[in-house]
Amino acid sequence: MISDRLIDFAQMFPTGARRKPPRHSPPEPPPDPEILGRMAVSTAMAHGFAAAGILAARGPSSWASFRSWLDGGSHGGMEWLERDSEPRRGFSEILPFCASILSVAYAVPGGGAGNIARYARGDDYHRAVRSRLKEVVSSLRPRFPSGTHFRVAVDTAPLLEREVALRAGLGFIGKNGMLIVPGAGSHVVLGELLTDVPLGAASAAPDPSEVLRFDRCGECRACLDGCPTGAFLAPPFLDARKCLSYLTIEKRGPFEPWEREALGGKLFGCDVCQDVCPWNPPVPPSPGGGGDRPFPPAWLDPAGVAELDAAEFRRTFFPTALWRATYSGLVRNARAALETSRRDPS
Ligand code: B12
Ligand code: SF4
Ligand code: SF4
Repeated sequence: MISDRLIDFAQMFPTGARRKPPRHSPPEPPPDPEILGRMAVSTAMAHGFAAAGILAARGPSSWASFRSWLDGGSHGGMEWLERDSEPRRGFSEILPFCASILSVAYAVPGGGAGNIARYARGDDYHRAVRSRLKEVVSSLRPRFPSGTHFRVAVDTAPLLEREVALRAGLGFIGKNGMLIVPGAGSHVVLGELLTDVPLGAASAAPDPSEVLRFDRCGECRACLDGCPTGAFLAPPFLDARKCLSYLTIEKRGPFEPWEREALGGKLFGCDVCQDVCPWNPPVPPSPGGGGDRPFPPAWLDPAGVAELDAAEFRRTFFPTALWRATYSGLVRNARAALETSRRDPS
């Protein structure tokens, strides 16, 4: 049994890439995978997640569409996506013998207009989700077979996280590409707990034609029409090079003139294609993650940001989600916001 699985692992890398074989064997399969699966989901919900579900770690189903998105160059300067493209084909590179994934959605706190995207306000979401998932592991471990391995991921492993959430039954993918949780909306971030124990999961891979029919969107196209730069290709895919989220967070180096004009004063990220979506509740849920006065707040004064030096940037923004933009990136964004507001004070 074990040797079969080792052969499978080797076949995952037909290009001859030399990967180290796993240092451990999987645990004995549990007699009660359904019960363990239900326990994992209810434990996650008790730790404050807006939605949780299990999928059997087969797939993913949308790697080919991910690959053609890369081939079309839509990832712009995010070379790390290209680098990690092959590992996204499966799950065993993240956790050897991965058998199941608990997928979770966490409703980000805070709402209202600002120049900082909602997911970046308050505590860094990677930390908020990771610490909750670690608590979930501590609760589950005594109830799981001995020798079970777990691995937590929050945008920190080569995973197609939206597909994982979709197949785990957390919600649906809208035309804006967001995983939307009915009741909580799209202002949720995703995390995963991978395990080598098979858990009860009713996750047949969705039919691609169903995913892309957007039944739950119907005739609505508010996100597509509302995007300030027309960044959407065939929904749910977008050209990141035109997306203000990419430009303010991931792009390195100076802006092209059209990019600077397009920013509309944003300093970090963009929520337009979510804010117009009728699936988002008008009064957003705000479970913890920064208390009454979260930092970073919804709005930062661009003049103050533009004058920061590198040491102040570190002191102020490490470790928050804004750290990702880098010092020169955030200052560049603030200067662009100042320039356009001086010229067009409305
Ligand atoms: C690269 C990236 C970006 C890029 C590119 C975004 C994009 N839409 O491709 C940029 C920098 C622009 C970006 C922006 C944002 N991002 Co981002 N980003 C990612 C990251 C790291 C990879 C996404 C990726 O692979 N894109 C390539 C496209 C092709 O893949 P995809 O978006 O996952 O689309 C999938 C579905 O469409 C699905 N699909 C399509 N057809 C079919 C068919 C079948 C059968 C199935 C099953 C699935 C399926 O498959 C695609 C590939 O899996 C993920 C984390 C992760 N590891 O997944 C976060 C992630 C997608 N981002 C997230 C967030 C919060 C954002 C922003 C809202 C931040 C902001 N406010 O500024 C915006 C939203 C913009 C938007 N409308 O998508 C969240 C989304 C949560 C959610 N509810 O969906 C994620 C999941 C991070 C997280 N852990 O929470 N992001
Ligand atoms: S995040 Fe903003 S720029 Fe990017 S696709 Fe959505 S609306 Fe367009
Ligand atoms: S704005 Fe409309 S089309 Fe876009 S995701 Fe929401 S419901 Fe779907």
